[in-house]
Amino acid sequence: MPVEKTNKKSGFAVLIGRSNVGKSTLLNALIGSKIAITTPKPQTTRKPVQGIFSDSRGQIVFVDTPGVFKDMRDPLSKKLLQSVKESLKDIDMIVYVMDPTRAIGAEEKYALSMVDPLTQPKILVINKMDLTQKPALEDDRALADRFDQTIELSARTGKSIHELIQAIFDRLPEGEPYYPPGQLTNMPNEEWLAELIREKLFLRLRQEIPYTVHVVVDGVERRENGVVYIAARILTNAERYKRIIIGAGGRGIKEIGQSTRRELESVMDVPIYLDLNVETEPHWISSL
Ligand SMILES: Nc1nc2c(ncn2[C@@H]2O[C@H](COP(=O)(O)OP(=O)(O)OP(=O)(O)O)[C@@H](O)[C@H]2O)c(=O)[nH]1
Ligand SMILES: [Mg+2]
Repeated sequence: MPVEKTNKKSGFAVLIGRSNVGKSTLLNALIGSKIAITTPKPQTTRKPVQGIFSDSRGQIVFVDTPGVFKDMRDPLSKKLLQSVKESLKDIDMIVYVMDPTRAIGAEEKYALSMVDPLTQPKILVINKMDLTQKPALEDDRALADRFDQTIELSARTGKSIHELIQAIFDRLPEGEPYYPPGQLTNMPNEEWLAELIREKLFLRLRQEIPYTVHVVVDGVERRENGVVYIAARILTNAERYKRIIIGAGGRGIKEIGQSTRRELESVMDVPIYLDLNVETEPHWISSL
């Protein structure tokens, strides 16, 4: 009997755009699971994260990237930009994400100049269509001729997400899947736990402080009583930030710990003990 040809597709699609346009929210909506953390603050994503979508059509490996950020003088922004550039290598498709609530400025132009020279198929996603105020919508739409297709969607409500998936499958090469079909991400569990803590931390901190913190998970252990014990450290540049994170009477760190634990318990369905400490470590950026 002749072997049946399946003609399944597979490949890498990178999500790129400036900070805060909703790339990570879109990744989570596409995969249907919280893989990347999302916050209203810029520079939330610090490392490219893969989210894996598999169905009868094949497999799309989405790569979420840090936002292209305009102020590139500080060491963190430099690192993040470098990792965006790295993510653009060896990919099959570009998904360029825009936020129609914000005007096109120097940052957007810079991000566009990174994707313009690339020869892979490119899809323009105009996100946040659920919002009523979209002052930049017409300017965003005017960029359509630089892309192979434009899709207007909402990562938050999920509207038109499936159109994006189909548009990608239409243009992906045929090939074998890169990951087993059940796998949703390439991120190790400990890294995901650290990310979740960083999300809760970002949500609590004032505008300028998030950029001075990093989270490390040192151990995860299932104890005999069924409790999962997690030891983690928040690293920050300076003593004054450490004090702000800990908060008056330890209230800050306690709330971060509680909100992380609540989310973990609802996802993992086991009791969690989170041992969370804050340390001053001026050189954490170099470990990214
Ligand atoms: N109303 C609305 N808000 C959205 C949508 N998508 C994302 N957001 C919000 O936009 C903010 C930024 O979302 P993220 O997904 O963290 O953005 P990002 O592009 O990954 O940001 P960086 O990682 O900093 O580059 C969050 O407050 C999201 O809730 C959407 O479709 N509609
Ligand atoms: Mg992000």
